[in-house]
Amino acid sequence: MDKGKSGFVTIVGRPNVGKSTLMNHLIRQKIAITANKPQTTRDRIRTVYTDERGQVIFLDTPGIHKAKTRLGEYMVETAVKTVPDADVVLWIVEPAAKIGRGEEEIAKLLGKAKKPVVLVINKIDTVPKEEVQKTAAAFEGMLPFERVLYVSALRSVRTEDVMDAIFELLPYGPMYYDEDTVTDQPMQKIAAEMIREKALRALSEEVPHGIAVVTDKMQQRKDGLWEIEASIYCEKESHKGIIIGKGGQMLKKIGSEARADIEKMVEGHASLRLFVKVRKDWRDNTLYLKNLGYSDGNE
Ligand SMILES: Nc1nc2c(ncn2[C@@H]2O[C@H](COP(=O)(O)OP(=O)(O)OP(=O)(O)O)[C@@H](O)[C@H]2O)c(=O)[nH]1
Ligand SMILES: [Mg+2]
Repeated sequence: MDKGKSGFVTIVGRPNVGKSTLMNHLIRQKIAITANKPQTTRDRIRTVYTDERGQVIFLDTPGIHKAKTRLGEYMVETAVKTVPDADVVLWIVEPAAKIGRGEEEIAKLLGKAKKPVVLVINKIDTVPKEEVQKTAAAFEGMLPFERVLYVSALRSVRTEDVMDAIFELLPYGPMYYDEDTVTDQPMQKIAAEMIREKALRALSEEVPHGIAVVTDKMQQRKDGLWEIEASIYCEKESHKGIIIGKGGQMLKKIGSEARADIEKMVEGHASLRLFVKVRKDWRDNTLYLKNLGYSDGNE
């Protein structure tokens, strides 16, 4: 690929706007977890997409928000740090977004970085057209965007426009990864995230926000079966009871749903054992954060 294009595309925005859904859609594989709850993504997730036009390295990032915990601070910092290295920035917004402090902060960050920015108005399936146009007009006053695109990541509406814009804006450059690479995330990490996704989706109120998952063991037996053990960490004893559920029903549900996803990933059978542990207020404890994988230097 002598004349291919290549580069880094960072995906930023407020929480829950559909950043991870869009990235998964663009790379045509589910790598980042998604949920209808803010602050689902906690780390930078790097994925790779290659076609005849070249290679795109996507960075999905945590939603930029007003952090209330040390974990929140780490997440926002992680997102902000991806911008200086980007060749193109995708700023994802809701179709009926009001411009508030959060949006102004993001515009300031991107404006200062002087990067080509594509405004992607997502979830256009949820509001009338006029509303989307109003939103576009309001945002267009904030930054000089290279493109303003309207998409529905969930329903695959006009998402190809995003890929086309990216390839138009990227410079010519080398392939950084071989063409089969989809992500540099280790399998253990993806498995832990799949478990966290099922927990996020099944639980409510403050419980899901205080959950972290670590894969303790993941190995394939001689007969092909993947043996996996993982720990679900929560912040309070009372949360532990909720996660386990009556007669263990909740934990069973989380486990069987996660196992189905993991089996797809490993393309084989898996056994999954889950343990629930309490790490009191871990989201504000530097040492716990580090042990659970939320610290600098961790990918
Ligand atoms: N109706 C509709 N829902 C969408 C669309 N895109 C994403 N969603 C939903 O929006 C919710 C949030 O999606 P995510 O992809 O997790 O959002 P995110 O921006 O990555 O969120 P954080 O990681 O928390 O910052 C999920 O329930 C998605 O299914 C869309 O185009 N239309
Ligand atoms: Mg996300």
